[in-house]
Amino acid sequence: MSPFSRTVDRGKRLLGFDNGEARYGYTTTAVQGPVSTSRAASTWVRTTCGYCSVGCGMLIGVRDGRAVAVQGDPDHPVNRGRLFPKGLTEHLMIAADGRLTSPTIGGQPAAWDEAIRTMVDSFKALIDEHGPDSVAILSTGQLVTEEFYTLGKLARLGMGLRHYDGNTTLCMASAVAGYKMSFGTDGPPGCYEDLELADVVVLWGANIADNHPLLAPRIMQSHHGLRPTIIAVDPRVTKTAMLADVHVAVKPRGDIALLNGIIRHLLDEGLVDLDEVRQRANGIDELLAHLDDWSVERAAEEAGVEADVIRATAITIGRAEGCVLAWTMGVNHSTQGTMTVTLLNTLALLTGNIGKPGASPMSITGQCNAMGTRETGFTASMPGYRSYDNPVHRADLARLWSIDESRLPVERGRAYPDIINAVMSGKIKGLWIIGTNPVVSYPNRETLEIALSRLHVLVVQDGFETPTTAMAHIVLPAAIWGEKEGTYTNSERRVSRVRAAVDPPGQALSDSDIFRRVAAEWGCADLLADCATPHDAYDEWRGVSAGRPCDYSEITLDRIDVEGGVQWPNGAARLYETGAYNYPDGRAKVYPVEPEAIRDRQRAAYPFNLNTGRTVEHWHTRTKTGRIGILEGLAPEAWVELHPIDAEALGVYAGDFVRVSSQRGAIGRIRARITSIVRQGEVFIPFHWDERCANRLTVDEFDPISREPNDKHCSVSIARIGAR
Ligand SMILES: Nc1nc2c(c(=O)[nH]1)N[C@H]1C(S)=C(S)[C@@H](COP(=O)(O)OP(=O)(O)OC[C@H]3O[C@@H](n4cnc5c(=O)[nH]c(N)nc54)[C@H](O)[C@@H]3O)O[C@H]1N2
Ligand SMILES: Nc1nc2c(c(=O)[nH]1)N[C@H]1C(S)=C(S)[C@@H](COP(=O)(O)OP(=O)(O)OC[C@H]3O[C@@H](n4cnc5c(=O)[nH]c(N)nc54)[C@H](O)[C@@H]3O)O[C@H]1N2
Ligand SMILES: [Mo]
Repeated sequence: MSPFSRTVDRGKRLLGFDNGEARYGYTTTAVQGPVSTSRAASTWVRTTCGYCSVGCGMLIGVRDGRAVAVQGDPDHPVNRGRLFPKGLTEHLMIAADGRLTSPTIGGQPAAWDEAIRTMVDSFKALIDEHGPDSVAILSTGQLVTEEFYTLGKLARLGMGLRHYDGNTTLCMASAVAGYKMSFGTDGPPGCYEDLELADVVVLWGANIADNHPLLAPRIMQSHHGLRPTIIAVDPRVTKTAMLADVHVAVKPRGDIALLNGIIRHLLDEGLVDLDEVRQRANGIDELLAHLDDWSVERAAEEAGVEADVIRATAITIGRAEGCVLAWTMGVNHSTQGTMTVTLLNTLALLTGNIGKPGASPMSITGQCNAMGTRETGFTASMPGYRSYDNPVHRADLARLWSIDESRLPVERGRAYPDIINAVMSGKIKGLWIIGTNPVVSYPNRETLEIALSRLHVLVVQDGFETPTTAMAHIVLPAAIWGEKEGTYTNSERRVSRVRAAVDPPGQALSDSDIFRRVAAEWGCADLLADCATPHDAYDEWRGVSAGRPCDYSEITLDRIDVEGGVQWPNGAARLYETGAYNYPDGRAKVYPVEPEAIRDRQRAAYPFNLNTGRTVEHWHTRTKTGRIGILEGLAPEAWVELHPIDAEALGVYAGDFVRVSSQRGAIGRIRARITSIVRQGEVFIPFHWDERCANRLTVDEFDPISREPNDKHCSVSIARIGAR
């Protein structure tokens, strides 16, 4: 059993007896650490929430050096004082059980110097023997921007590694790739105010009620008194679908057919100004030719949506003065994620819904600072959205850093799944994992675990004990939210400050301190000389971003303090307001897209499509929320949603336990929820639980362009194993 499961099990208490049998479970106080029972704070520290990318401003209440309370920041432009269940209990997370307090080597506590020396010596030995491609880094969307900037320099220039990616490839990579293809660079064009100003908001594969809860009030309370028409496109009747005016219950992966049908109908109804669009975008003729093969009826058949609903949706979008097309993982998590994103962008371009108030294609980001790593990092592009293969960008960056241009990498390294494949085949032998828990979050867990077990050196840097730290040779304890300084950038490109309220536990250090120690031991401390503090790193980054699409140069920390959060570039609410895009000719690009069948599709042996996702009470792999009694009490165990007709055929009653199997693995025992939230033939499992891990079932297939996994579609079978 991993140390992680032990920690959680310790939280179980004897709750009572049923027919003489002891009943164990969680009580609301069981799994939290030693927190103060009083919430009376003596000081309040202003910061930004560390869960999702909505980026809510909040205040941490501190007393006697401990975080005792939180409050929504009434002055913050994003949430205006509101918070939701995870945010409201975030202070409990800091002092929860299971924090890492000392570095370890081979499971034994070690001094920092020794841990860092062992790590650096081991990586250098691999590089000496097998070359720099034998070591890789997987990072996260949950550090502060200053740390991403520092880590990028350290990884690519200091350590000379080519393969550096992060969990953001499991998340926003399709949006990034789709934006680049449509507009020439990454960057979400709109802002939250557009949700209030729009006539129509389409939430496409985005369950904001559970996952970005504080966007819901932004949509429901429109500036002009009328709330927009809300359309939810999702195979499930999510809470978001329930609050929407229209729920379009698309078939899994029916989105491309649906979008083709909507665009076809807009063209047929004369709702697209083709002359105008031709001036702004390339590829229109290819798109029109492709749509000759698409009728609304064909779209209806392939999307599993009635033709009338497609027509009505098209007309609603086409006649809106402003429409926001917002999407999340129902779109990105697919082998066709990138191309689906381009089609959403195309729909926005064709209907003029970009670059003006109340209108935008809008990827809602996932993690608190996934944006920061996109802008400053060295993963999909060089810092400041600079391309590896653009000579001007290269020269510019080399000059800014006073380095020889030859030190800059010439291409992007392996993406996350390609790093894992190379670990599997033995090409990558050393891996440094920072702030992510792949054992629970990566698709096809068994293969992943085999890959990680083949590593010669696995270093894991985290704030908590996790199933991934349990596999590591060297564990580095990190300070987390509430314990360090920096900035996060949210889904609407708004930069907000993150502040330390309390000290990290034991010997834990901030990630930036750890990066500087690694740099010193590696012999490249000079690279980070001007990033000695988070503030210094931020100032250097501001200079490096100057003149780029993600320009932070005028977003000083003082300005953030005054305005409560400032959007890049330099305070602009929206991108593309002039109609000029980031391709050299200033035009955007549209693409014809043809849907492909789901590869691991339903068949006799595996008759159900498995959809996986989230619930409001938990955060990802529950390293944080699984230790907070209030949240555990609300959602104590995993479940599988099963349609009543399927349940009847299987003889499964509400609350029964079932076994769920795919070609790759099984969850031996999981509770069934019989509900028509899912369509017949489809099941849904939240992926938060290590113990009932949905990723034992999921398929390790990836989008060919973005390399994002296909987390929402694979086939499974269900068998009843016992009554509740
Ligand atoms: N409470 C909570 N909030 C979170 C997180 C969390 O773990 N917990 N994580 C954060 C992160 S990193 C992210 S990325 C976001 C994710 O936020 P969301 O994308 O909203 O989350 P998911 O539940 O993964 O998936 C969204 C929806 O996609 C639907 N879907 C599945 N297949 C399809 C399809 O083929 N087409 C369409 N149109 N829809 C489909 C699912 O039914 C699901 O309702 O949430 C962020 N916020
Ligand atoms: N089946 C299925 N799988 C999925 C998804 C799905 O919808 N379905 N969603 C995918 C998506 S969108 C995402 S984003 C991923 C998320 O997957 P993960 O990144 O694996 O999830 P987290 O639990 O957020 O892991 C983050 C880790 O970082 C640690 N941490 C937090 N703050 C800090 C810090 O400041 N420093 C350091 N060093 N560590 C820190 C936490 O303790 C935690 O262990 O999961 C993906 N996996
Ligand atoms: Mo995510």
